[in-house]
Amino acid sequence: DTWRYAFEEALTDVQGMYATKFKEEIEKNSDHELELFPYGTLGESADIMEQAQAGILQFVDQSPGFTGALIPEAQVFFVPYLLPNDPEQLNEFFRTSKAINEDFKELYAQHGLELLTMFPEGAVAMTTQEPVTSPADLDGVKVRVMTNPLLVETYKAFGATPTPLPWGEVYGGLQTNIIQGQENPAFFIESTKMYEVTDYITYAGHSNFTTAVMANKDFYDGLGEADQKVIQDATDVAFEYILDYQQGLDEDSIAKIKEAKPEMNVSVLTEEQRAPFKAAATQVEAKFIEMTGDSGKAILDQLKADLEAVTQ
Ligand code: 6CS
Repeated sequence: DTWRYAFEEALTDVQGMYATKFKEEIEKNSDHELELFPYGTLGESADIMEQAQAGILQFVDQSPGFTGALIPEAQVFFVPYLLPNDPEQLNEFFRTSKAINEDFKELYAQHGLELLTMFPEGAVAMTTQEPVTSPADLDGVKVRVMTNPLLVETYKAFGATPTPLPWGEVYGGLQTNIIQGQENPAFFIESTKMYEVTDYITYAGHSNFTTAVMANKDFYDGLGEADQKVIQDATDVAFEYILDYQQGLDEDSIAKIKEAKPEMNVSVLTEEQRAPFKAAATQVEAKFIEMTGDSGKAILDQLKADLEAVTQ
């Protein structure tokens, strides 16, 4: 039989590379086939999630940036400056985190989803029309964010005017000046040619793009042990593969952008410049707890404990 797996990016983007490796492993170790559906073939992120919940898709990759609407606790990844910038620490966190591998698994299960893995996709950069060195530079700037209430709070706290939009409206929105900025990892800014419609790339170090892969839970629970093991093993192999694949990807992507558009400005904010953005984190964290209550607080505390274990 054929299983169906949809994701939010192109086949050659990070989610597509993960899915391709996952497919390879499944097909090598079982009689099942996997059909991949890249971004655009079945709709937006919200559409593929609906299809996965309905069992039309067996697998889906949807980022917490969109899942926050369904599982409010998943917004925790948008508390700024929570995740470490160091790739080794970050990878180890995703590998070992109890919050991710146990607590979130339970929360996703409540929505009919078997959470298979979460992994990072790269340091998030803002792309804008004008330079950004402080929150004052974001005053009056409409910055597109994924459709997630906490990310709206983050950009409010950063001094901008946040505008939640599905991915499909971002390029056109920048072109027509409905929005003047957005945030994403470098590989995505490059592959989707967003550098064509913005002139400044700014790293404030505030987050790393996190994504999640899950299966329809009824489908998963209905499988035999052998098939479940094939899926778990494929998940683990693809996880290590995608971390490895991303070594140097940020730098390579920035180099490609510079080659395509030499006048593109790329800057990494200094510690001093980051300070006011970092100060905003406290207020965003408070909002997160206000939105999610005890359950959100518990996951945030667990996540912090998991982070401490890898950053010590
Ligand atoms: O900004 C977005 O909406 C998209 N960004 C990435 C890196 N992946 C998928 C998502 O839809």
